[in-house]
Amino acid sequence: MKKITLTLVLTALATLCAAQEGLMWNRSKAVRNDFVPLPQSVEYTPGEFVMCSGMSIEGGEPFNVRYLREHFSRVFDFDVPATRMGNIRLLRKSSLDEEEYELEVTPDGITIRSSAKAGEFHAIQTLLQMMPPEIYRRVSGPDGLMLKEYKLPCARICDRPRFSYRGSMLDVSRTFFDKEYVMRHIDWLAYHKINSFHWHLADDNGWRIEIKKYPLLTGKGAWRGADEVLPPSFNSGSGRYGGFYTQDDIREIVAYAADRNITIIPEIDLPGHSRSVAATYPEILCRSDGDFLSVQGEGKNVFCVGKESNYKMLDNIFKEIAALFPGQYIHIGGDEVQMQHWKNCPDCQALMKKEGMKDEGELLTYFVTRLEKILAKYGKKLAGWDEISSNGGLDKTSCVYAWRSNASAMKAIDQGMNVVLQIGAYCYLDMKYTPDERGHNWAGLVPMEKIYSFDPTGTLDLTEEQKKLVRGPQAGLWTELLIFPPHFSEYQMFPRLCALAEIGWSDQEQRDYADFDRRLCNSHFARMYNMNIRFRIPYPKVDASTCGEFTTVTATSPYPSMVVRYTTDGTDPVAGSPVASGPIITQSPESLRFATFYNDLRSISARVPDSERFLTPEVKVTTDITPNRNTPVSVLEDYDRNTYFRSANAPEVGNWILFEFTEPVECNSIEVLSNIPKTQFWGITEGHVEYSLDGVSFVRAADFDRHNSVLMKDFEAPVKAVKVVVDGKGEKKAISLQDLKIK
Ligand code: TNX
Repeated sequence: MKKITLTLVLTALATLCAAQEGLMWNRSKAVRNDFVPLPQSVEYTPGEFVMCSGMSIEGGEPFNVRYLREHFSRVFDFDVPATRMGNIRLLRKSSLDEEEYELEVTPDGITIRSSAKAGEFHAIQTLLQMMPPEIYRRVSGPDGLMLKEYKLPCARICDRPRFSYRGSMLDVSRTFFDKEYVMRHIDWLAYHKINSFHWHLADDNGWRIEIKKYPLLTGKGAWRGADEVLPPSFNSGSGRYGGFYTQDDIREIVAYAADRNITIIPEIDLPGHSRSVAATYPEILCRSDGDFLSVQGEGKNVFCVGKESNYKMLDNIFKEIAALFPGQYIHIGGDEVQMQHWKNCPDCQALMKKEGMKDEGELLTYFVTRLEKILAKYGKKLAGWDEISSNGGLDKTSCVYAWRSNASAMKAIDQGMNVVLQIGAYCYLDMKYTPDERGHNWAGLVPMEKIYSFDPTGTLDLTEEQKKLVRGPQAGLWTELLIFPPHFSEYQMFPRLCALAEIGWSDQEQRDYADFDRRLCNSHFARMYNMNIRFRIPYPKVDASTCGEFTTVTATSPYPSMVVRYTTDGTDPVAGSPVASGPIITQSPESLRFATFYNDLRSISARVPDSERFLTPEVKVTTDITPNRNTPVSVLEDYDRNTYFRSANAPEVGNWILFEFTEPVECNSIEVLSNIPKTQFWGITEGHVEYSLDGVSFVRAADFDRHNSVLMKDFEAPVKAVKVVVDGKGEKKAISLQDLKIK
């Protein structure tokens, strides 16, 4: 008998809600207090300034004026020229700090006061947030808003940052982002008053900055693939994957960032995380022959600290890097060094003996202090991950980037080192928002509330003197899981970066999550949408209650400005799917899917909790692959979705895993999933699935794609066996497989 699903809504109501979804911005409300980050003080005064043709800009830094005019051109149908006397006045007030500003709107015009270009730029950002969100759309003329006038409420805003350092880190090694993307990224940071861009330019999986003296660093070390010196990794596929920035690109990006008040801190991750260097210049490695893997499973990725030639090479490299970046700091990594290489190396051991060191940890300190001296020669200070301060002994001008824990931050602070806090549990934007979303989870989940709860000085127990050592917070986007799906970097960054921006800028007493969330909903989503950021949309909350054969399901939108759409056939909802504006009564709750929509942005799909039912026919699983410890292939027989098979080594072409059912299974579909459940590691990138009706002859069904799953349907008869076959070496380390999903 056919099962039924009824939707208890009036069609008219559904249409109404759909219409409201497009509601971008409520003009009467949005201008009031919807700033992100929140300024120190905002006081609204009576009246308004009518922005209209004839207004002009007086004073100001040339770039700031150009920037403001360009943004105005996106919303007004008239030009706003720069003149000697204008009603938008950009004035100097020397008593203010560099990033501080005052912004005053009166019926006569707008006055911005600052002591420097930075403060003036921030004031402009605040002003942009008082304008319609279309001011962020990169169009002008007839494609823009073409307003004839706009009424700005009178207000007086006094503002300055809580921390002098407000950072964001982007790993361009694991996933490569081109120059244009990096510039857009910098724009997004600037809109949020972030002033430091930590650019993770070199890691195991790719070297991304041109060094004239060592052309192979990018000639070879920037590329992964079956025929490259670096193997494919993180689903980059067997084709050529990678890229790099020329020195001209770097200069262009540095200047672009400087205009927007952003200092770039380049990072070359040393002495570990250096597979991309070693793949082209193997002479940097120790003379030991052990195959010791780093925590991320990389071998041969550590510089030998006992070879004098390595310091010469690094000196040459940093000479070029120092000339490209005007900022004070260069970041040298220092994290996760596999020290076994040094333990087994005669050169490293000889150095330890000569210097009277007690362990390899001191070799790391030795390496870092040598780099401090090299950088000092080129007028730069050193920055590094918190491991660099594990043994003390560093120059007090160096800066420690704490990432592992509050304790590792304290350890550096106790030595009198200054710190930037990018603590994993709060600041890692590569962590999942929720268990069902894509991402890492080794530092826990990082939902919005978690990052917003971070207080850089409050979460540590600090004296007043020690507080001064905290330069500020930083968000970190590691990119192992970002090669796909498209725009996932934006999903992971936003809106979490908005929270980090507020933590860095606004005082702790101003912290109020509900208010922050309201500001996002009322105005900031619309701003980000116009910035062309594909930010994360939370999925709807789905509740269900069952009575007899019928289940009543309600899906709630996370925000009033977003709508929930649904399907009844198990497919992901699309923009044209009906709106779920009332309870749905169904006999097939397992087939319902819900997603939140904001214009064309959508959330992941949500299901009715506990409604998925799979068949669990008795099955015997065999393979010719050696399993990893604790993950034998027999775990695929229990239909426990938390256990999975993982191989000990890279698979060989032709390797197979065979599922044989005791009795042929009558079913609608069988889904074969690679990867470890809920993380995206060890997927079969090159392989396919076959099925058999008689257990003897097999039919090739489909290939694994990057999502590492294959869905087979429409079987001619009950299925006797399923076989997974490896067609390529893929990423070479291991493969994993989950229990079959049979329906
Ligand atoms: C740890 S944070 C790392 C990175 C990874 C990250 C993944 C740090 C200094 N090292 O190499 O990308 O975890 O979350």
